[in-house]
Parts: sequence; C-alpha cells; structure tokens
Amino acid sequence: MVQNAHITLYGHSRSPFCHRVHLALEEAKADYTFYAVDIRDQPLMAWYAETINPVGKQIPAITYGPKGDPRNPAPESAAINESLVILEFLADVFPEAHLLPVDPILRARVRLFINTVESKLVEGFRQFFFAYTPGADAVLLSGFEAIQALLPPTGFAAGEWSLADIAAAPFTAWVYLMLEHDLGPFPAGEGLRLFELLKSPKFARLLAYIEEVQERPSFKRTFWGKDLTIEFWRADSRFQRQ
Ligand SMILES: N[C@@H](CCC(=O)N[C@@H](CS)C(=O)NCC(=O)O)C(=O)O
Repeated sequence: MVQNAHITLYGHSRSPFCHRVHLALEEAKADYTFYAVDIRDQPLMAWYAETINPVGKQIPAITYGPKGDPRNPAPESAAINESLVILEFLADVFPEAHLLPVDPILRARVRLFINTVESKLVEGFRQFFFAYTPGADAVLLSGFEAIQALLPPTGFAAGEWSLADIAAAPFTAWVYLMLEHDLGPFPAGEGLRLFELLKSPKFARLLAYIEEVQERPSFKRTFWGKDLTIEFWRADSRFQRQ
C-alpha cells in the first residue's frame, strides 16, 4: 500500500500517545495535516466524539481520505483510532519508511517491545504520575527493568529505528523530564530519588537508549520542548501535591 489519500492527525502536542503518531508521520515523510484537539475543550470534544472517534473521546485519531476541511471529513474517509493501531497502519501505508523491519524475527521483537512498553512502562507512567498511591514507584521501576531487559547492547530496540522506538520515545522522554524536575503528585523528593536510580549503573543501558532516541531528528522536530513541557505539567491540577 502507498499513500493514496490524505492523512489528518487529530491530536495534541501535549499527549504522548499523539506524539507517537506525529513521530511516525514525520519518519514516513507523510503528506498530513495536524488538527489540534484539546481534550479540555468540551464543545470540540463533543464534535470529535461524534465525527472522528465514535469509539470514545480519546486522542489521537487519524482520518485517511480526500484532502479537505478537517472539521468535515469526506464520508468515504476512514477514521482510525488507538495510537498503536495507527502506527501499524502507517507502517503498511509507508513500507519505504521501514517503520517495521523486513525480517519476521525482528518484527516480532518490535511487537514484543511495544507490548512491554504498553503493559509495563505506560502503566508505571500512569500509576506514578497520574494515579499515585504508595507502591507506584515499584511499578515504574519494574517498567524500566522490563524495557531495559529487551534492549540489545547498542542501538535501537530492534537494531534499526522502528515502531518500537516510536512507541516508547514520548514516554521515556517525559518520564526522564518529570523525574528530573520532581513533577507529579507523589511526595516531594520521590521523583528525584527515582531519577538518581535511573542514572545509576543499574540502568546505564536504558539511560543511553533514552538519550539516543531523543537525538533522532524526527523526535526533535515533533517534541514541543523541555521548558514548555515542564511549565505545562507544573500548572496541571493533576500534578499538585496535597
Ligand atoms: N490507548 C489510547 C490512549 C489514548 C489516551 O489516553 N489519550 C488521552 C490523551 S493523552 C485522552 O484522550 N484522554 C481523554 C480521555 O481519556 O477521555 C491510545 O493509545 O491511543
């Protein structure tokens, strides 16, 4: 399959799930439109849930169809949601971008890594930063361990850059920043304690990976910046300490 229709990404630069899709579109040099959807904007979300993502109100979603007004996608446009499903779709539409390796064993490695990112790292991220209860630190640390255990000695998750790295990158970058700045609802100092652990020899391979991923040009083009990220999360009500 090749791109024979226009892609519109409905998402937000502050969402790591949307960042995944944005990264893949940049890697694929896709012809796309980014339509900003802020989940705090209730009228916009009502329209979005009705028109773009009938499955729910979550971002991201993409439409694939004739180019036109993002507010009125053509009836024949396909709407696709769930960031990981969208990534697989983009790998199919842009085979020349090699978002998935050709070798079936490496493809399996990519998918195992993505499963682990989702079930361990994203879960640790959610529990530690968004639904903190004592013990959430252990969940996040076990996410670090699980990811690190799957990394080859050097390079990206499956050797060459792939969907595996795209699925992980927004989360590893955010976790790094938020721990470094002790940002979250956990007791003051907890984030810094985990940050020190992340920088300890135990996680040397993971840390090198996190840094390498952020050097990727597509990451630099799509990440909205450290300062803005920190400023945004400092002001977010979910991050205030009791
Ligand atoms: N499993 C979804 C998760 C997406 C998600 O949680 N998006 C957040 C923004 S970062 C959202 O839309 N939250 C609003 C809501 O859940 O109602 C995916 O991978 O696309």
